[in-house]
This record gives sequence, C-alpha cells and structure tokens, in this order.
Amino acid sequence: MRTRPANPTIGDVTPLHPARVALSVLLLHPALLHTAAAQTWGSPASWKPFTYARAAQPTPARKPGEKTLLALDGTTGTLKLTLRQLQAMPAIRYTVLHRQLKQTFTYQGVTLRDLAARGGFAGKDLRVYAANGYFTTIRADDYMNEPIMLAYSADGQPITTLQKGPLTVVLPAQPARLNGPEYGAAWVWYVERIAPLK
Ligand SMILES: Nc1nc2c(c(=O)[nH]1)N[C@H]1C(S)=C(S)[C@@H](COP(=O)(O)O)O[C@H]1N2
Ligand SMILES: [Mo]
Repeated sequence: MRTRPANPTIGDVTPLHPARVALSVLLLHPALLHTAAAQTWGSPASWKPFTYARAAQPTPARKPGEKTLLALDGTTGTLKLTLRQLQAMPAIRYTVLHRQLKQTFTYQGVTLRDLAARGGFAGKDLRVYAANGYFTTIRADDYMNEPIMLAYSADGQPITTLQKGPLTVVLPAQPARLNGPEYGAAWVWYVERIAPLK
C-alpha cells in the first residue's frame, strides 16, 4: 500500500479524463494551435487605427506603357498595380533602421493590411514574393495589428535597386520583436507579388 503524501496536491494523480486528454492534444499540436488561435477581424472600422501620412486618392488609370510594380492576387483575380496606383492608396510613413542595409530611412508606402483589404483577403496570412524567387509568409496577426509597409519611397525618393527597391517590405521600429531575428525573413526586397496563403 502506498503512503499518501503530506500535500495531497503533489503526487496525487488525478485520472485523466479522455476528453481532457483530447483537448490538450488539440491545443498543443502546432498545426492546430494556429487554427485554435485563428481570429476573425470584423469590419475595418474595428481594426486598430494606423496613423496615415496621406489619405486615399482616386485611383489613376494606367497610362500606355506604364509598368506594373505589384501583382495583387485578389479574390476576384489579379490586380496589376502601377507605382502611381500604389501611391494613390492611403500612405503610411515612418523612419526605421534597415538592418540589412545598416541605414535609417524615412519610408513611405502602403500597409499590407490595406493591400490585403484591396485584394479582398484581409485577415488571411499572406505570401510576399520577390523578383529573385524568394518568398515568405507574413502572419495576419502581425500585419493586421502593425503597419507593416510595402514601401515605394525612402527619404522621399524612389527606392533604388541597391536599396532593395523599387518595392520593399519594411516593419515598424515598434514593437521591438518586429526588428528581431525572427522577423528578418519578413523584410522582403524586390517585391513583385502579394497573395493570400492558400
Ligand atoms: N528578395 C529577397 N528578400 C529577402 C531575402 C531574399 O533572399 N530575397 N532573404 C530574407 C531573409 S531570410 C532574411 S534573414 C533577410 C536577410 O537579409 P541579409 O541577407 O541582407 O541579412 O532578408 C529577407 N529578404
Ligand atoms: Mo533569413
């Protein structure tokens, strides 16, 4: 016969109820953790407000010969946006150190949230594709809550190839985690396509 410990909460094994085991397995499984944490974002009015540098302007029509800078794979097809069309979207602007370039710039661009909303997939994790074949996933949790930017200008000038332009993803200086090693892969340069994660 086993002696009962002085403190009954230590060593006193409660039989595991099968439903309880199933629930903890469900909550601990990494693939399901994401599902369990999946959020609905409601209407844009309920989203965390961002401070914009300029409001949306009417979308200018593409001029003959004008290049597409970004392909946005929306729910109703691919929107091909020119620089002027991106510039007509609500503009966000902030100053941040670009770690890979070791240089601080005041970037201006469009938030991933506004781009996702334009494509009809706001709140879905998204994929950002670069012209060199690189791509990465940016979580909805991050871009819905923080003004992660697709930048088209740095210090008021178009972003050069050497500066990783013409379109480059920039993350705000705060919260600090966005500038940590875990988010290095999110600073995508030479961006050419954004799509919801399938
Ligand atoms: N276009 C493009 N963007 C990219 C990458 C890439 O290969 N191509 N690599 C990503 C990764 S994984 C990281 S960690 C950083 C690396 O930047 P660095 O090599 O200049 O440190 O850029 C990110 N952006
Ligand atoms: Mo990386």
